[in-house]
Amino acid sequence: MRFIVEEYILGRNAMQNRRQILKSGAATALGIGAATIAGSRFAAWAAETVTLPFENGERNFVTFPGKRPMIGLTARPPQLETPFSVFNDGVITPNDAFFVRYHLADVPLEIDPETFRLEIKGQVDKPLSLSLADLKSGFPAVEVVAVNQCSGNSRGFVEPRVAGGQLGNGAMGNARWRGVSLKAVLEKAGVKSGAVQVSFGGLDGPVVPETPDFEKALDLDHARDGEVMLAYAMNGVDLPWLNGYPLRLVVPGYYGTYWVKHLNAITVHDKPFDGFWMKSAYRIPDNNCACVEPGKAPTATIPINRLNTRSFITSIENGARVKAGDLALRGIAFDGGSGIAEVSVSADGGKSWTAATLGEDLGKYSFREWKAAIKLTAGENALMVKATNGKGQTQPTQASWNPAGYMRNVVETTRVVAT
Ligand SMILES: Nc1nc2c(c(=O)[nH]1)N[C@H]1C(S)=C(S)[C@@H](COP(=O)(O)O)O[C@H]1N2
Ligand SMILES: [Mo]
Repeated sequence: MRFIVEEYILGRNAMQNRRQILKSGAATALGIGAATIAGSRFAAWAAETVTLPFENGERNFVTFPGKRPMIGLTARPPQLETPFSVFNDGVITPNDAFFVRYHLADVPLEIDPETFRLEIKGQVDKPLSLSLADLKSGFPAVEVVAVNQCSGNSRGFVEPRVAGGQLGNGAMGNARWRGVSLKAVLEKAGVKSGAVQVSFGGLDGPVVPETPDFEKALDLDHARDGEVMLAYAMNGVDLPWLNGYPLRLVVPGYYGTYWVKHLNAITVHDKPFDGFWMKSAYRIPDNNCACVEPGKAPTATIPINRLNTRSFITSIENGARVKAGDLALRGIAFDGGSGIAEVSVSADGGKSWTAATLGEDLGKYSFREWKAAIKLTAGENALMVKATNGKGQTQPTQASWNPAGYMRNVVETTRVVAT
């Protein structure tokens, strides 16, 4: 697919208040299996709105290439949240509903899959420059179902409020990723002894040179664990443009920040990589709860890493009005890779808990469906769900706090009124 956005105009958001259009014309790269969206027009900001349940939670539904109407946070760079009801449709998040997060406004608007190359360089015996065809034919294909969740998912709920994208619960998604293992590619290049880290860069860039380019790093052992993947497909088709076409890093169990999109450069280092996005951004307090007292600064920090345990009710929304009596509840749970061992629900604000039944196991990095039968009494019912992973790690009943609003995983309460 060759994709050209001719105009890429800012959308209406909290600061902007004019009509915007993202007009896209696309040309196919000389035919082969290419999707044509030539001449399509994309109204970036639709009339529909949604109000996320926190202060200043009003958002517009927006439409971007390859996406159904999504909850818009910013247009430049594109930041789109998945409407929460999507998570009730199934445990795999459809490509056209998968959230989008970019840091830098200069997102690639044209990529030719024929000339695209992935460079492997730095502390290697043999630097490589691989085409997509090289990757697909030169290495065995591997697959994993894994959750990609932004560190700041649910930040809008954090109290006291913190700076950063005020996200609801839609900056997460679960997909079947297909690609090649990073381990195999590094083996082919030959990692030199003394190497300690591997960094990853993509085709997007800053609009002003003072902004540090987006580059992330993993320890060498992690990079070579056989699970970290260079993915070219998502849910059986090429990666959507805005989710990193034509190649992205997939780091199962780790926060989305490491899942570098439009991946075109892999560098092996003989000292820890100290770029801005590792050294200064995406860091959490270095303690068990990754938390500090609200308002306090952490004394020591480490790079954010594994997802903590979370669960959500998806079948009923906060504020819903339902009939008193039996209610079938359903939702999802996930963690950073030991798998979900147990989910329980409460219909009385956490006083009593009932075990939920787990759905099909798509692997330890996937969303896990759960179902439970509860009884609602007339009046307000405070519904809660709590998951425990394979290591016994569960969710706190009191939200913990950190300055960046990362890793929220408190047991959430869904209030419904039964009559
Ligand atoms: N090239 C590039 N890759 C990136 C980012 C980015 O800004 N540029 N953001 C990261 C962050 S913070 C997240 S949460 C995920 C989001 O992935 P998605 O947009 O496919 O949902 O992409 C990651 N990969
Ligand atoms: Mo993120």
